Amino acid sequence: MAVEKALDLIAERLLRIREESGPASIFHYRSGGSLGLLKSFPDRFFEAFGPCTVKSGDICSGAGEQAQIADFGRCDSNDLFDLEASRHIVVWGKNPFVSNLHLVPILREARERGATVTLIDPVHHRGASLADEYVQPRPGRDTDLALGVCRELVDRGRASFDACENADGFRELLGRHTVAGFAARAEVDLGALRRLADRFADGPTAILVGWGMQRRRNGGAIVRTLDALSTISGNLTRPGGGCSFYFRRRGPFASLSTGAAARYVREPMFGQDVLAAKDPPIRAIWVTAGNPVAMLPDSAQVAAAFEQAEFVVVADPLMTDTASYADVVLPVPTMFEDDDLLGAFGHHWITESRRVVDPPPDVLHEVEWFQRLAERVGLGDRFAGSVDDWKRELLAPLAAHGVTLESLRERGQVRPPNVPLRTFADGIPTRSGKVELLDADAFVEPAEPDEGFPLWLFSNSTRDAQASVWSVDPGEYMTVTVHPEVAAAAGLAAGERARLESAKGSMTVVIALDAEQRRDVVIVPKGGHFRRGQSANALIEARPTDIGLGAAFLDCHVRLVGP
Ligand SMILES: Nc1nc2c(c(=O)[nH]1)N[C@H]1C(S)=C(S)[C@@H](COP(=O)(O)OP(=O)(O)OC[C@H]3O[C@@H](n4cnc5c(=O)[nH]c(N)nc54)[C@H](O)[C@@H]3O)O[C@H]1N2
Ligand SMILES: Nc1nc2c(c(=O)[nH]1)N[C@H]1C(S)=C(S)[C@@H](COP(=O)(O)OP(=O)(O)OC[C@H]3O[C@@H](n4cnc5c(=O)[nH]c(N)nc54)[C@H](O)[C@@H]3O)O[C@H]1N2
Ligand SMILES: [Mo]
Repeated sequence: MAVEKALDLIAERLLRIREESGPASIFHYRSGGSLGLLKSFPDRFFEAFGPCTVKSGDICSGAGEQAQIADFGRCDSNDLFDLEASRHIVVWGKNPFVSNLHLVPILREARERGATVTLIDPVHHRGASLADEYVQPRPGRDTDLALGVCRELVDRGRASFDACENADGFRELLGRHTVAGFAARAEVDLGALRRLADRFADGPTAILVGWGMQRRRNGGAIVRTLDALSTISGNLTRPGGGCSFYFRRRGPFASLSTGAAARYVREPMFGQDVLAAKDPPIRAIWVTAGNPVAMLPDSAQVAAAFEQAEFVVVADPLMTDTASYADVVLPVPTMFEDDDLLGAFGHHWITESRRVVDPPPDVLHEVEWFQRLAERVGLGDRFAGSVDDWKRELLAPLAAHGVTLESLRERGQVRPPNVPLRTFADGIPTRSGKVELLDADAFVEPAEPDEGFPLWLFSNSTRDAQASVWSVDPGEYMTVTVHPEVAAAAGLAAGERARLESAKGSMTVVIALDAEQRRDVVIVPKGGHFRRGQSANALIEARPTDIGLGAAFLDCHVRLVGP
């Protein structure tokens, strides 16, 4: 009954808004959720119903992907097992125990057979225990570290520009500082920089590129300097080398939509763009598999965008910050109740997710919600079919390689046979067939702290949550971790309350101490709850990355003061 009523109301409102203001006045915002492929079923609906307004850019991996597409023509990763051939593995800005668990056994095995592991991260975490050497640079200064290593290799005569375009533009960047100058800018010992150069010269050396550092204003430039280091040191295409950032998890599947849109809202500028939209304004917002109020920068402005919309639908298994702004919340299955296909975040295998428990009554699969809605708005026949039928449609490109729904189900997981072990085994897919090195003109300098806000705010993944999902209630206030000297300078001790302030806002927090951290960082959990005053994004300004329309979440500067 509730289901029918909700769908009648939604159909009536969407039809009316489309009739009065056109489909561009309806904004469908979809994020990842469980990353199931059928989460894109709603895209197909809003394309057929409109096309409506959708997001552009990608606050998760946009800058890094665009960087590698610019350099290599494609963004994908070498197979994890290619690391068995590595002499050195550089884990550049990743937290294996929290967000890259699949790497832990691989890094351990690598060290057992004598390969070295280096971790480069301004934040000290348990990943350092997996590494032979831990380097703790100034935030966002990986460009200087990478350029310093490149220059050291050039000075030693151990670099080659044969496989590159734009060698001159890149050499101009290398000429801006001496090796010692680059090390000083990165706040890394010259000795540590040279040892890194030794490893790149001694390869095969693989770079595993983390995602945190590309969520900066110079995020694209950072990844491009790493790409250049891998390339000119001769490691990019050799077995055991590579510069791996993203696994094309949707790559093997068919797409359920063409990507047609009436217009775009830039994801990192969600609040601003929705509020500014005119001719027509955004009148309705539909959210699928995301919690933008908690997870996008400048949460207050995102919340204001929802407040001004006259009709909001949120499809989510949980009553999130965003769902609290909805006129209608459509309950969908949790991961344990879901039925879908999955690509992976950190390797090339694909799998099927099957329900382990049935969802409660009135909790409908996304496919079913949209089929019933489609019937009500005159699109029924284009969305008919069982969940398995739609899975078959998604798997169609793999049929030629012998992968069917039945074989996937039987085997549990499959590595699509058309994905190579090494991404560039068949050459570099740029127009020139060479790597396009970063040009001095496209280089973006790292951000500097704002006047009066000397500390970098890191909002990193934690073991307790997937973004805002399963956030364990951290108590009344969010905990911030700082070096003891940072707390002492503000007259604060462990367990005490303090104010965490940025140019954007402030919140009450509780102090935790960690003497392994730099003296210019504050670490808080990624995710959390905006309405409870526990979301980093309340403090973070909405600013795009240099390329790829990512969000510069981590170029947020703060100060800590007494309560
Ligand atoms: N448990 C858990 N797992 C997750 C997630 C989660 O929220 N919780 N999120 C999932 C999602 S959506 C994604 S996209 C991935 C994210 O994957 P990652 O972004 O790789 O995840 P993080 O653990 O946040 O690790 C980022 C690391 O980058 C470091 N870093 C930040 N700035 C810099 C810098 O300037 N230089 C260098 N060298 N390092 C820097 C941070 O200190 C941190 O240790 O993880 C996924 N897995
Ligand atoms: N400060 C700061 N902010 C960040 C980041 C950071 O590092 N720091 N990281 C950014 C990154 S990498 C990402 S990817 C984003 C993540 O941003 P979001 O994707 O918005 O974050 P989640 O909290 O994972 O929200 C996903 C929602 O989808 C719901 N969901 C799960 N399964 C399904 C389903 O089958 N169907 C539907 N309809 N809903 C479902 C979940 O209950 C949850 O509410 O956050 C970004 N925000
Ligand atoms: Mo993400």
